[in-house]
Amino acid sequence: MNMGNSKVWTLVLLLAVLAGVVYYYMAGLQRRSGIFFENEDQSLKYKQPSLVQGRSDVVTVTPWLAPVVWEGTFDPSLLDSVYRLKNISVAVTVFAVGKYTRFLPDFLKTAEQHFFLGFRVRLYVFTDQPDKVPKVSMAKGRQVMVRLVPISKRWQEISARRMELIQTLIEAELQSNTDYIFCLDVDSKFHGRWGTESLGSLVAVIHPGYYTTPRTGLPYERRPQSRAYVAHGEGDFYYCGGAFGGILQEVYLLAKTCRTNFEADAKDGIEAAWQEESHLNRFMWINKPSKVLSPEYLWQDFKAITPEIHIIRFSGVTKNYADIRPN
Ligand code: UD2
Repeated sequence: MNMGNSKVWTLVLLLAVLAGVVYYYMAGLQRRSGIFFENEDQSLKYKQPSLVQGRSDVVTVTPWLAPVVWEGTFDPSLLDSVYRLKNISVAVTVFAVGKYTRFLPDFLKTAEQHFFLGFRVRLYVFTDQPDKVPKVSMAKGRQVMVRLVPISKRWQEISARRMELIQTLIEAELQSNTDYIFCLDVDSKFHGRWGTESLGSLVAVIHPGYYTTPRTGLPYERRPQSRAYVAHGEGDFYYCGGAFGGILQEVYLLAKTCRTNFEADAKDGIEAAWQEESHLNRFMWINKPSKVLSPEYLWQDFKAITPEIHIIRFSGVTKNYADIRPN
């Protein structure tokens, strides 16, 4: 080999090393920015979407074009891969005051089995008895946070005061570390997946007891003196007080509005038929939810399953009100 040839080979070698360094640097940049030029993520391999096949036994979009989420209308792995890139963080509020602490073990244990698996989750437990919050083993990135609240003599107040405490929690603690929040009843258990398909700006759950009831039969607050008033001939669906959520900004507005209206009603000596649930229904009628969750997302254990329910994801346990409420 003469000197001329060895210079050429050295140059080729250097260029090859340089090309390798540039390739790895670019690949790292793509990964960090979340931009993928190739389908490196195998979870993006999913069934082809169809425009002519799908659930036809239920309505899957509202008249204001919000999706209604039912089993069979979404691809969980596709949705998870979209939100995994965003590294989202979800907060949950749950209240266990007085005898309702007895529901915490099952609620927390089943949340860890079914709620946003693989995502960052903080469960805020509001209670008057922090020592009754069970220690539940949680996966990495998931934790239980306990907040002390006073007990009240009336269950109606405990239930309704949740709006004030959700408002304060968002103001004081969540703004810098949370993307989405869900507010749930504690006397419930998860039985199936509740995940990224439920995310939206403002999310409401249709009450399992009233999803086939004509408007006139929906238990809205019907007295015009109340700020929760919904007139006959008005309203969309009847939504649960036991599960709602969305982005912080929207849930903040919901909680603040319901709290303010509930307190103004109280000054006028009126309490809406179903406390904060009535105010929530009024709010959702005026500020339409951007995503609606079917009754799969809050069933009731005592209810017989109907043909359109293919899975129960979250369900209220059957309880003896006289035994557990303070009044
Ligand atoms: C419905 C709603 C509930 C609320 C209530 C208003 C559903 C499934 N439930 O349920 O969200 O709107 O009507 O009347 O939509 N709590 C305590 N300690 C108490 C009483 C209540 O911690 O002594 C908390 C607890 O988190 C409970 C929640 O308040 O899950 C709602 O109270 P409830 O379950 O007794 O209300 P209920 O069954 O009438």
